[in-house]
Amino acid sequence: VKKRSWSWQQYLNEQKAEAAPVSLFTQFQSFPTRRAGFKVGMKLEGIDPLHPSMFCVLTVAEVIGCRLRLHIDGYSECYDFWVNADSTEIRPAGWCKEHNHKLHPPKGQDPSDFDWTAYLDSSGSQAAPPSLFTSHSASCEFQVGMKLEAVDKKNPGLVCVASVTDVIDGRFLVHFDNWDDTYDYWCDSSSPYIHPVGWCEEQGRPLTSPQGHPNPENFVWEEYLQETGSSAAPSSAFKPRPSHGFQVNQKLEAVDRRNPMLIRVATVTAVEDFRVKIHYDGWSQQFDVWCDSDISDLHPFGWCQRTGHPLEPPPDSSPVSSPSQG
Ligand code: MLY
Repeated sequence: VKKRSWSWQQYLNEQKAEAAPVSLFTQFQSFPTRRAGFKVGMKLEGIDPLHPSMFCVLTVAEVIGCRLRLHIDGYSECYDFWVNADSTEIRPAGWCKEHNHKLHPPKGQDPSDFDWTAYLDSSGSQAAPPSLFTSHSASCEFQVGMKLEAVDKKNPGLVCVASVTDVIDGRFLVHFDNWDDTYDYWCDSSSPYIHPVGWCEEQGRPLTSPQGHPNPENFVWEEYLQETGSSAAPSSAFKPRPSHGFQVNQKLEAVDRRNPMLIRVATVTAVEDFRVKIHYDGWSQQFDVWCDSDISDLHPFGWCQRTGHPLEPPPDSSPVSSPSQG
């Protein structure tokens, strides 16, 4: 069966719709400046999306355009995940050692004596050359140990006592005191989800105490900072960004949340200051998803074509020309 051609541009015309302007996208959502050089089998280090505090040993399992499917060595394929080749969350082999970060070795290996050279040798594989990684040099005032008030993104109604537990190239890890790392997230100083100590009180909003706090109803920052011997992140460190400019009905290319190897034609169907609601064209509204407007899974019109990635047209859309033509 001949594959029907489908034209994104013609679809926009037919739908009388507009593509979201490229200027609304962040640098890492927009068109990459170079081709991805990663090859299947190359090994690297990167952040486990389910445990954002952990760097793991990874293997490139699949490359499509400039997106990579990464496998966590020694673990089930069900934990594989997709990133863009210019992701901040991947680093060359040896990065952790050089930057004093703990590297989580392949399952079954002793973390204290994991050695890249020996591992590459014994697995007959190669490390991804450092030149393939995009450098993300930036700085921020946040330092490990500083306390802040942060939105729990998994329970967005809660603003909670939190700490900075890692800082890399201007991005930092927000951790919720006395909770496990599954609530952690990486952000930069422009994040709308973080606030200085005292923000909740000033706003007249409840602040969620650390888990197990002896007197959660009467949490006092001064006492807590003293007890924990820590300091508050200075308010000058917070540089909240303005809201995004996306508008309802604008069309874009979006990674399918349920099958992230696919990128679909999509429409913004609702907006909040820092989030957009994404509808996958031609699919039921039940699959619509809210996401932060700056996630690396949203791309402008033309991104797939430019990067050599297939784009899934709306399922029932009619072809440009009849299948017998051409
Ligand atoms: N219902 C959830 C709430 C967890 C909130 C964790 N935050 C504060 C990091 C639970 O009790 O598991």
